[in-house]
Amino acid sequence: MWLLLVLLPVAVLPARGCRAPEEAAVRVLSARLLGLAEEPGLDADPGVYVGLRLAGDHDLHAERRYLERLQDAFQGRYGRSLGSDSHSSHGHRHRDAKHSKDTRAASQWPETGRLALYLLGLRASCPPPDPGPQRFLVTWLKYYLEKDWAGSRRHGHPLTSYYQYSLGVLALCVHGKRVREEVIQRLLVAEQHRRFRHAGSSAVDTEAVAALAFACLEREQLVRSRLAAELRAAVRGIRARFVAAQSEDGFIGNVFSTPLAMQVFIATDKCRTHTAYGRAMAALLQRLDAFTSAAAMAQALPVLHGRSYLDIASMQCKEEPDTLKPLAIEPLPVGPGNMMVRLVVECPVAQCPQHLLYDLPVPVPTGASLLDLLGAAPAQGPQNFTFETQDTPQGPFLTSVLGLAAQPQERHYWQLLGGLGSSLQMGVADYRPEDGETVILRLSKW
Ligand code: B12
Repeated sequence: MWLLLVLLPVAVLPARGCRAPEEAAVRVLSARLLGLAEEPGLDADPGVYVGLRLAGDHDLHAERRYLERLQDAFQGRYGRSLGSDSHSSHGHRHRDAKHSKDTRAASQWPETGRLALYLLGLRASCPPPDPGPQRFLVTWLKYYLEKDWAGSRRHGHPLTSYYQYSLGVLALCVHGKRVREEVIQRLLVAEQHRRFRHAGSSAVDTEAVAALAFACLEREQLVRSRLAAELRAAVRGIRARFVAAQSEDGFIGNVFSTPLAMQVFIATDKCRTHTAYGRAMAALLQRLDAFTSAAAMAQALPVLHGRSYLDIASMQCKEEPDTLKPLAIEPLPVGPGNMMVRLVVECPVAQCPQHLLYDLPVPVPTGASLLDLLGAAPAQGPQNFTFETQDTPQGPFLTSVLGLAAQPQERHYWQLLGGLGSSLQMGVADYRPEDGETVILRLSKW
């Protein structure tokens, strides 16, 4: 009986391979992502473009417009050599604002992940062979990988994260670019020592992207045979851990890391043979409604079409169905009726004035989001409840509470937790607390 239950979801996968069987639901997700991509006011995000390109249906005109927006944002900044950047930032005293922003790139925090996703997106658009501007992008990305690593030598982790570092290695590989063996070794050693996990989250997302980078390097034969064997062993190990970690309901990590984990099975040609893949696909199809932010949708779409980021390396962009129409997302209903949620703010790090900063019940309409709740939180004593968010492709990211801004350089962030202390799996805009629940905002280190 137990065996039957385990095998049942696999049965819903048709013989045609690694794609999702429910085409209508998948098309709706594509259409929703396109709708979000066209929303005015949101910055273009390279991850969203990659998701649109790896889907089955397209609106080629809208995708071209989106790529132009990305090019506006990236080419100005990275479309010139590193040398010319530092030269101009020292050489000219009077610069316009945009130029000044562009030329600050070299001295700023590395943008490893965004630049990597942009390079992946660019290759997924099948550009005419014009190595000029792309060469600069590749040089910038190699520079960021080094800059990221300088942080690692000092703090024991890349300045951005292993997730972004892995994306960087992956993007260079998809472009067929060799990197110094040491750059790959750093990631391999981190993986072998299980350094990807950080407080408040599982390591699955990062392990998956690192495995994709390793699989790519091996497939594209960009490393010597001894290193290739080590990378192959690392990918095998990660895949085995994913199988072991798969929950009874089919997810690997959580619902949002499952698509990235599934890409590893596709990239290593194991999606047809491993039952874990079929179970994960069945589980994912049950929870497509959880994918509400553009970034999350863009991460889910490739696997629903049986594709991984490695497929970008061989994309031809021919005979793509130009049939997709954007779909707006209906806002979820709020109310009628009210509920009460307890809001707690904790500040357990050294910079805090005291540990418990806020603890009050907040009345809000039933179905309100955590963001609505923060907006409705009353003053405690003389102090008003204040908070700030920053827009990201995942939605609004909580950056500051009661005047205390989390310092990203110190790896501090405002963590969202349930009353029992478990980390929430959604951001402030998506999480909808229930009546009587407690939500904790805690300044944490990751
Ligand atoms: C690294 C990481 C973090 C780091 C980011 C800091 C840093 N310097 O890298 C830290 C630890 C701070 C973090 C925090 C959180 N994260 Co996080 N994070 C990731 C991870 C592993 C990689 C993100 C990344 O670098 N992408 C590449 C860059 C190029 O893309 P980007 O869009 O520019 O990335 C930035 C934003 O995404 C932002 N960010 C990171 N996480 C989250 C979560 C939310 C909800 C928002 C709005 C923004 C955001 O920080 C990134 C780096 O600047 C992803 C995994 C994934 N599958 O995407 C999870 C992921 C995005 N996080 C997730 C979650 C749930 C959270 C938290 C809500 C956890 C919590 N309970 O507190 C908090 C956010 C709370 C808040 N203050 O609003 C979920 C989002 C799920 C969803 N519903 O969409 C993911 C998908 C993990 C998962 N599998 O569940 N995260």
